[in-house]
Amino acid sequence: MKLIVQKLFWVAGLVVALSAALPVLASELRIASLNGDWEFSQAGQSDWLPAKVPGCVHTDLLAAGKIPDPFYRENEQLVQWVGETNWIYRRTFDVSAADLNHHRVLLRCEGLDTFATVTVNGHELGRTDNMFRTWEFDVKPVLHEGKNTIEVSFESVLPYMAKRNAERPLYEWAGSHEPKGRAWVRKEPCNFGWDWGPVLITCGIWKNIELVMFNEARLSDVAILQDLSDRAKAKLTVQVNAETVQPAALRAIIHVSHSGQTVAESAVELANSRASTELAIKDPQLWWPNGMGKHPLYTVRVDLLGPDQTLLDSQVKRIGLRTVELLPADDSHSIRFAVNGVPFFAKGANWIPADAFANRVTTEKLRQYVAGAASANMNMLRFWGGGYYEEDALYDACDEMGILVWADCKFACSSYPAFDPAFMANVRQEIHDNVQRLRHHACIADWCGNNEISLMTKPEWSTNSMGKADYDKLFSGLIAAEVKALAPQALYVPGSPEVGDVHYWQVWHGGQPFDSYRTLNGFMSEFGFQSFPEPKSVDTYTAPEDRDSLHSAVLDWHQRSSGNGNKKISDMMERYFKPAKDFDSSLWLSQILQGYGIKTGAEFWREHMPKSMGCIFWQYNDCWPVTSWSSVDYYGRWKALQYLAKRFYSPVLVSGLEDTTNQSVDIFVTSDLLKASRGKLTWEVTDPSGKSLAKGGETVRIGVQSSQVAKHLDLSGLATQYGAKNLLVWLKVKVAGQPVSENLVTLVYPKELELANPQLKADIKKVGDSFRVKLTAKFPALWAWLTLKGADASYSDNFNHVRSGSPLEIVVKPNHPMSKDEFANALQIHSLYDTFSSGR
Ligand code: BMA
Repeated sequence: MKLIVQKLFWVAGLVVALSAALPVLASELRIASLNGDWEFSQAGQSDWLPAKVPGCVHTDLLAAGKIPDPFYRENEQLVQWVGETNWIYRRTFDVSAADLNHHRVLLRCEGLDTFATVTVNGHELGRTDNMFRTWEFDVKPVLHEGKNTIEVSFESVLPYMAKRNAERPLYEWAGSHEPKGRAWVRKEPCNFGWDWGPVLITCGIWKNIELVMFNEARLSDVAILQDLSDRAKAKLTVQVNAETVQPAALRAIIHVSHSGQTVAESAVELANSRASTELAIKDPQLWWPNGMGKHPLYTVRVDLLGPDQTLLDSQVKRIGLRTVELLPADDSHSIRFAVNGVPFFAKGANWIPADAFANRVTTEKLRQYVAGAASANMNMLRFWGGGYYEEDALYDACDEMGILVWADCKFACSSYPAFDPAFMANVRQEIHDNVQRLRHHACIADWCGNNEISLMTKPEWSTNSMGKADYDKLFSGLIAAEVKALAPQALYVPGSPEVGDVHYWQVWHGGQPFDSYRTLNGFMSEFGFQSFPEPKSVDTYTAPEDRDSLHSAVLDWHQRSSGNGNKKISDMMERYFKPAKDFDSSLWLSQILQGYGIKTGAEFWREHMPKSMGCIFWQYNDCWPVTSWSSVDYYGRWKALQYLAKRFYSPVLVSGLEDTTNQSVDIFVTSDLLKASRGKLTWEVTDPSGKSLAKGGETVRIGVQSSQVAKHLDLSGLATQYGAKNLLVWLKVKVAGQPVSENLVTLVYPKELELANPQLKADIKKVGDSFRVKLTAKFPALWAWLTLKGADASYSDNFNHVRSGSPLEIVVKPNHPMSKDEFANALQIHSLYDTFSSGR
């Protein structure tokens, strides 16, 4: 293949005049990508198949038709041999005389998964043992003009894990079908299975691979520090390090722009290959999390110039100007984050890898997830510690949309061999590579050493593997020090839950009712309840005979939680809801149940701010089609929970805390807004047919970032007269005449409500590519939702209640263009009533 190279020289004179809009010119450093078409073979065999790089062996085998879709039914079992096998990848590439003229030619591998031997033209360049690191090899001595060959061979990690674990078993939380000893290998932990993920042990060149060619020097490090103590003028300190091939006079030009305008510039000579310079930005526009303000980003470009003003190298980073603090808990507050000095309630969910095969995750998909989080009023995602260090594109999207990231390092639910110096050195470099790559992102709230290792039982730590001293050595010592050295202004916490945050699992893993969420306060960084994906998603991995019951073998296979997860769901459905009438209704009902449960917790913690200052539910997404705690399924389809989250995370929330003993409801008005306002609270009690039994309203003061009981409703009289199960309490808050939050409270579980057939009707209007659907109900429709037969769509709202006389408008944007007739024919309207009754 012909190398794609560009070479443009910087005209010396241009540099001197630091003009307002510096054009971005290509530097002397040349990158020749080796991504694209490769071939691969099983080690020891001679048939080569086409491969794609970046990629992985499973997706290459799938494309070649050599393995069945591992996500379908129980096929995952049929492909276990892939992870047990050694694989070889190879390709040829052309190198020109000009390429070889460079002082230095490196082979740069941004990610090799995991035990790889890299050979060019028959010369072994090196061996790798960490999928999270970037590897560079000096390749110049072995290259020649013309055709060259690269080969990367991957050895299965399983024998190594087994061997090391036999010598010294590392205590871990793992499913019985999962291979033991994953903590010995620096590879995505959930690759070996998790309680929501398949065992698919990948290998391959999973990130970019390229030749990097340069002359005198290149930029090896650009670090940007901020001083925002003077709000009229932000100070940036830009530290530049160069890697030099030979001593040379080097200069760096730093250029900061915002919305296309230059806002600061500086030039500095490097001494001993390094320099530091300060720049001032007047009237800095601060970056704020979603809901608190805008998320302006500044572009910092660093150009490295050689002796004759040649542009040697360039790096561009986008930053946001903000401070982040984590304030300690006290008698009246849980721990809480503060951005730009303003503490706030963190609302969000936990992020896991978006695909079991990382190479399939597109930037577009990542952006959709982040947009989905922002539109559901979230301001924080926790990138959980059992996956991989996520792509730049995901951090970019979070920067742009104001989603703060709690960034776990990739250690989870295992003890790790901190007693092994080689392991520690490997980890040090991994943290270095990833913190250096990501540290400039405005969205990073904190770095966190690990997930849940501190919860693992201490006796087993010390007898089997990792003692507290080793734990501290790794998470409070090595990783903390590395983060501090690279990102001195960043927050670091050794683990979650460990800094006053709470993982509360008594409902799912402990079988407690949802009410038990209301027994505690804190910064809730994990709690969750599972649901099934919707029928369309279940169809993708099942055959018709698998859809007879929630407990079929295939549905059990796509359920990985310990203790029969599907039964936990159906037991909980029975506790709260009337039995579902058929399979599809059970799937949907499980989603309503999940949303109902998580809402119970989320609203309680918001109501009790500042005793609770965070609600990050488990979990946001999925890595394959599965029954899990996610609010958005593998295909990006929103479950009921995600729609409910949009409402229970709304900036102003009206909610009710019922007291079923005294038959009363405390109506809370909670606000995350930074400005106080006045609103009109209305409440109305109806019976299940919508008949009004009592109502009232009053003006309420909506405080700044606070919650208050706006009204205590004594319903004992109505309960005696009509029966508690016949009371629906409808709440609404309007600000400036517009409803900002609505809610429904009952004194009984939904199964006890005698709902009538709501007789939902839709009035459809086509507006551009979208349709406005106005839903009206004759009788109250609980959790009404729309679907489109045979089509996906985005819905502005779903799983919301429709009151008689109070239509609900939902904007539906189908994923492909539709005429009004097609839309009307495809539209399906459902509500809770349809899950248990066939009555129309
Ligand atoms: C928490 C997480 C995950 C797990 C989830 C559900 O412990 O950190 O490890 O998937 O609970 O059990």
